[in-house]
Amino acid sequence: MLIKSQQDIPASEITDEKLYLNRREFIRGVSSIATAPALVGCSPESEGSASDEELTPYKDITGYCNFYEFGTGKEDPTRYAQDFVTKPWKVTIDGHVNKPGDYDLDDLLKPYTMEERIYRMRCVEAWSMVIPWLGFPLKDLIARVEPTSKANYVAFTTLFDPEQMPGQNRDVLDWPYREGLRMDEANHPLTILATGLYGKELPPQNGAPLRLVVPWKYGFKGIKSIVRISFVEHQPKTSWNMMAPHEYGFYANVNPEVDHPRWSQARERRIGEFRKRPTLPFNGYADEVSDLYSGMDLRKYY
Ligand SMILES: Nc1nc2c(c(=O)[nH]1)N[C@H]1C(S)=C(S)[C@@H](COP(=O)(O)O)O[C@H]1N2
Ligand SMILES: [Mo]
Repeated sequence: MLIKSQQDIPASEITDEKLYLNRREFIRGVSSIATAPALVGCSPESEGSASDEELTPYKDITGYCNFYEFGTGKEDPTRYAQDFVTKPWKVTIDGHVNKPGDYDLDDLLKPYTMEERIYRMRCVEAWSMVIPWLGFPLKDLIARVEPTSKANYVAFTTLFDPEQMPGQNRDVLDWPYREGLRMDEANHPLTILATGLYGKELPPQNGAPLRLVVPWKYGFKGIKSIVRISFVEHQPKTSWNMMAPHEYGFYANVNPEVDHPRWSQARERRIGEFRKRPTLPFNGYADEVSDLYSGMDLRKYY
C-alpha cells in the first residue's frame, strides 16, 4: 500500500480543480483519469446529500474566511495568515485517555491514502459552500488514544501564539479559541479532522494544518489550527458561547426553525448564487445525525 505524509504529495497526484468542479466527469470518467485519486467513492462524500451539488470554487473557499486570530474581516485571514508556520505540527492529547501524548500530525495521517481522505461536504453559516475536504474521521483518532469511561466530551484548542496570530492581541474573543463535541458527536463518521481541500494542503486561512469539520453544525464549531484535543468529563467551554451565550449554544446544530436572536436562520446564501435558498435541518444531514438528538429539545439546546 502506498502511504504518503501530507508533506510529500507529489504534484502529479494533486487533483486539478477543474476535475473536481466537473461533477459529470467525477461520476463517469473514473478509470480514464489517471491522476484523480478523487474518484473513489467509499468516503462519506458519497453518502451525504452534498454529493450531487456543485462545488464552491477554490478561490471563494480560500478567499472568504473567518479566522479571528488573523483579523475580523472576511478577507483578513487570506491576507495576513500566509506566513503562519504549520510544520512540524504536534497535537497534544490529554485528559481521560489511556494513550495521552504529543502526536505528530504526519503520524496521524499515515494510515490513509489520498483517496481515502476525500470528503465532499456542505458547510453553512449565513453563507454556505460545498467543499471537497481532505481529512480523516475523528473517530479513528479517538479509537487510537483509547478514551476511558469518564470521557463524555472532547475539547479542542487552537494554537495560542500572538506573535504569529496578531488578532490574539485584541480582546475580540477569550483566547485561545476553544470548541467541543459530545463523545457521540465526535465519534460520528461525518465528523472529520481536515488537513486539506481540493486535493491540496489546507491553506493557513482555512485552519492549517488541522481543523475540525462537523457538517451538520454552524461554521463556528469548525475550530482551526488545533494543538490540543482533551477528553473531559463535563461539557467544555466554547469560544462563541462564552462570548455571546444567548446567540451561540454548545450544540450549534443547523436549525432553520431556531433564529439567531439578531437574524433568521431559515435561509442561506450559497456562495456564487444570488437568490437565497432554504436552510435544511442539520444542513441536509438529518438522516445521518438526527438520532444523536432524539428526545432533546433543540430550542433549548441550540
Ligand atoms: N481558531 C479559530 N477557528 C475558527 C474561527 C476562528 O476565528 N478561530 N472561526 C470559526 C468560524 S466563525 C467559521 S464560520 C469557520 C470558517 O471557516 P472557513 O474560513 O474555512 O470557511 O471557522 C471557524 N473556526
Ligand atoms: Mo462563523
